[in-house]
Amino acid sequence: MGVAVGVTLANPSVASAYNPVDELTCKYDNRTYNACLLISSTGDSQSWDIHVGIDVYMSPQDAQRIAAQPSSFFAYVVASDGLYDNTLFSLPATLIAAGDTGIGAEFDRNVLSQALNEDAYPQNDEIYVLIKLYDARTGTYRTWTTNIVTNMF
Ligand SMILES: [Ca+2]
Ligand SMILES: [Ca+2]
Repeated sequence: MGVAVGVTLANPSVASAYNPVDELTCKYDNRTYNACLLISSTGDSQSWDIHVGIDVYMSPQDAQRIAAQPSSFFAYVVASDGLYDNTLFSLPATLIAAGDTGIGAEFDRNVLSQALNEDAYPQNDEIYVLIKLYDARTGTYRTWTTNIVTNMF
């Protein structure tokens, strides 16, 4: 069985400084991880669906042991401001799965536009997600960030 986060494996887009809403943007090193962020409009223009998928490559044994831990993955939506980035809110994990090539996780949350409006009008808002993986065997965290999505929320 492969890692269940299929969305992160589909032809990742090239990272750019300006990543729009309604497009999946992926950050990866072709070796240890692939982290993708999608902020999509819901149609009512008042709220947004935030979706994050990450694959972390490791042995199947390590992946199974970490997946068996009660809580291993955490994700936080962060406002990018250059010098000091603010954590806005957390995202619940909707899927954690071990596979042959590592461990995958997905996070999903629907939020109102105002939750993402981190710079006052008429400034654009820059949003990314910080993902943490806790390994209880060593008591250590690994962290990754997604690319930044820019929009006027
Ligand atoms: Ca900002
Ligand atoms: Ca704004």
